[in-house]
Amino acid sequence: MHRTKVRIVEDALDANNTIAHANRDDFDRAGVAVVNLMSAPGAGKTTLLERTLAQLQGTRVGVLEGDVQGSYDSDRLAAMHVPVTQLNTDPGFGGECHLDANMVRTALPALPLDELDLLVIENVGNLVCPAEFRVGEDARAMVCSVTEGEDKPLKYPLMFRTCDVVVINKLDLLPHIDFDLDKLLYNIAAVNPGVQTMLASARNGGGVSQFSDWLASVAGRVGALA
Ligand SMILES: Nc1nc2c(ncn2[C@@H]2O[C@H](COP(=O)(O)OP(=O)(O)O)[C@@H](O)[C@H]2O)c(=O)[nH]1
Ligand SMILES: [Mg+2]
Repeated sequence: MHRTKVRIVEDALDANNTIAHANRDDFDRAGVAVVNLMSAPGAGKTTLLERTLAQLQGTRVGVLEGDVQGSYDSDRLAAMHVPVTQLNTDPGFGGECHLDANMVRTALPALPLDELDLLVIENVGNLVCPAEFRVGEDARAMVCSVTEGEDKPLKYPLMFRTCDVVVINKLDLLPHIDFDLDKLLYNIAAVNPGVQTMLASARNGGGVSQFSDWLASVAGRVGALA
């Protein structure tokens, strides 16, 4: 039988990486650090950002808000008086479940990059595709909430493996659910040994300052190189 190997996925990712580098160059020129924030839908990205933005004094932050539809999250974050740009993946991009480098590139003209130290990109809620597409970020963070189960690092290893920090959120719910935090930490370490983990409750503010400090440190690191 004649077999032909089709490399569509690899080629698509190569093309994505080329555009991600172009984004990276633009971010570098503006001296802005970029964090790609990812999670399953509802893990608490926007709530964590609301809390964090209130604490990030001295760092000029902007948000690029990725959603399939609507501006629910960007409306919430605009109330924090930071520049927020909405990027919808439907219908123009066919309702994609992630942001890719080209989508981010289309949003760049709408972002006041020269006025920012840090751009946080809230990706579309999904534990698979967002991890596959670099968008030109300096660092990746993910939120994993305790209601998702301890097995998620084992089922979605790429997401956990490619992140620099994992924020374990909704700690306030621990007394009410059957969840083994040590098991989750063990599973995270199994797929990404040594990755930084943070325990938080975006609802009551616990542990949020650790994430704010991490964001400020990413901004400081990149700012020092600019
Ligand atoms: N109990 C609890 N609920 C939370 C926490 N963080 C977020 N939520 C709730 O979880 C839901 C989804 O949060 P959201 O920030 O929109 O998640 P996103 O889809 O990742 O941006 C909302 O109802 C939030 O109020 C938390 O730390 N504890
Ligand atoms: Mg959100």
